[in-house]
Amino acid sequence: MAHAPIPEIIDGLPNICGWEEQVAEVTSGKAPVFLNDTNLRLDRINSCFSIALHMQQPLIPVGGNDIRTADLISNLDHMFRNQGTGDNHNATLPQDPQRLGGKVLRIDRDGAAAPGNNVPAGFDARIFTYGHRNVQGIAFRPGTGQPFASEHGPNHSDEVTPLAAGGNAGWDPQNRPGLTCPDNYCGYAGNASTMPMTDTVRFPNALRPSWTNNGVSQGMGPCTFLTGSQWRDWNGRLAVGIMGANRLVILQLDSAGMTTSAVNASIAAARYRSLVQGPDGNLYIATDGGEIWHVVPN
Ligand SMILES: [Ca+2]
Repeated sequence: MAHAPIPEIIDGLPNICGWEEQVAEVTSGKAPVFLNDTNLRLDRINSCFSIALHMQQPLIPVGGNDIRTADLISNLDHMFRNQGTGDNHNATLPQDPQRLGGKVLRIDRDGAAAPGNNVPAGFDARIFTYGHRNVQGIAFRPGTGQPFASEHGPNHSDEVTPLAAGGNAGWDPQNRPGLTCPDNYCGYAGNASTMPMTDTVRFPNALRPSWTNNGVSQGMGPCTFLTGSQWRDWNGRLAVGIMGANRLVILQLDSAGMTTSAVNASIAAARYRSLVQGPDGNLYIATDGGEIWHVVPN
């Protein structure tokens, strides 16, 4: 299959869009596609930088003198070798006292630690809570100001969790006996008992979840509290978007923040990506479909 080269520069500007039909033609074909031979002297290049897809990835040739055949060190290289994995498998991160992955941070406008984060000695002072897996939303409860986090479970147990300064949310996917853990990452190797989202055996004082999506993982997304008398019974309840299940769940909480009831809102199905109550008291929803919905209670 022959394809005409696409110009690199048009009107003095890089040609970075507007060739969707040609791209679709190439990517829909089954035949291999080869670039033209380069006029660069590859045998004289010792190192190079390549821009692949839309992410900048340095490619460092190793293990050979010919750049065309040398092994490469790069994030893309790792991706190529580990296709099908959607997780970074960094098992030590959530409980690491210094690195910021798997944490909720609380900082001031200069990026410094806000006072009162109350983490244990040896922790980065910017950390507010740690031991998270994948927080997608944070909302503050009206009246108390307590933050609530919503996060993805692995193969089970999405979680909504009331947060407290210095708290451990209890996720620790490090290697453990009884599980077969590829890359020493146990995050997907067990179940709610053997690889819990909140490990109260390892961490007896872990922050307890308010709700676990009935023990299933469906891509829990954003959350926000509904406030105002226009919401009637739902005034003060927490709305949570469940992306994989295309539903919006309304949680009723007790004074400790534990869920006492969960109902699905009567609303069109979508992947709810962001939930914000506007100054008009109504709910604004951004969907993965590229729409903003203005939801008025009735
Ligand atoms: Ca947890």
